[in-house]
Amino acid sequence: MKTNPEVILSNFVVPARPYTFQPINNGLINDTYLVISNAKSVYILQRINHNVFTNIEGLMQNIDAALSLLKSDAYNHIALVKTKTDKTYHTEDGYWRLMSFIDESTTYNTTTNSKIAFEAGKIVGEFHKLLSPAETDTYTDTIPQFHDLRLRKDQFEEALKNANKTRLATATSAIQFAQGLLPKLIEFSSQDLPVRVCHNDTKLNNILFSKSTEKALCLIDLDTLMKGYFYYDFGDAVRTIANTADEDERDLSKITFNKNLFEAFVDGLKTNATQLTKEEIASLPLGAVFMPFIHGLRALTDYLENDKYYKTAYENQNIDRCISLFDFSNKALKEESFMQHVLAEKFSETLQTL
Ligand code: GN1
Ligand code: MG
Repeated sequence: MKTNPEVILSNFVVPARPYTFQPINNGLINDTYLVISNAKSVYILQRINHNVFTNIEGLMQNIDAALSLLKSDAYNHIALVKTKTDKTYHTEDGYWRLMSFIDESTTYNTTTNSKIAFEAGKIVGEFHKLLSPAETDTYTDTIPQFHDLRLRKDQFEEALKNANKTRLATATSAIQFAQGLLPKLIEFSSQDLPVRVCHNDTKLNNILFSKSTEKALCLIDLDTLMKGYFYYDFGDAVRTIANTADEDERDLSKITFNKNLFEAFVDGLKTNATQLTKEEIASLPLGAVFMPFIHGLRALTDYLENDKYYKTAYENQNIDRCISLFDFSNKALKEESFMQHVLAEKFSETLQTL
């Protein structure tokens, strides 16, 4: 039986008035409702996927700590609404949290608009600037080794051993592509870089925009907020901004590395740049190859394991995601020197003062 969101909401400190609930089916992991009152969207009510996120207490502490830093004129604050017992989440048929919703805001799965790309860069920069004083050691790894390519490789190889023949056959070329690029990216990801508190899932639709001004307001979906490298957040944004096609686009001719959108994103990032080291800046081009690749590899592994992790809408969605993500990864790899040039140009002042 489905949980009644109204019953769940009654455990939080909210004004007593009628609310309606609109399920949002965008995410692949959590169950989410938009809570509406007087025709206005006021809250986001969310059941956290406990199979994926096992340490709910640590996860909510991360979010609470980060939200206390994520406040500035250039960053819209999101509030966690406490329960009537003064907790950040409610336990009943799973784990629920309630957050304020910024009215008249929207998200984009993809964009062709360079203003949106610029704004996305700005807000990712602001997010990192505001979080740079965070004490990284106090943050829990909500999914340990989330972007650890060695772990993802082991999981992929395990899945290869147990997969059924039909799925293995469908995935042949994707498997070959993965095996070809893995050594290079494993080596890339083995370097030592500064550890920062990162969002770790900065795809475009995790950025909230104002409907009227198209300004980026803040980042949402903070479950994977934990320690990481700057290139994770850079690469995940680039994979959804420089590529104007959907994550599971089947027509590969629609998958492009759009140079203008990339540059606009970097321009936005620069206006708000946190102090990146020379090594961090140097890691960004391959970071934009790495992130679509690791997501593609996870989708491939899940496909070989009969879709046990991601929600899928149709039979072959995971392999479609994988092929499309690998295709973008490959297209980004071809633009490695272009990315290096753009970054050297835009960050030349930073690079000189280091
Ligand atoms: C998952 O549920 P959603 O869309 O926020 C995944 C992300 C991927 C994304 C792919 C915890 O996030 O890493 O980028 O799907 N989150 C987790 O769209 O695995
Ligand atoms: Mg997410």
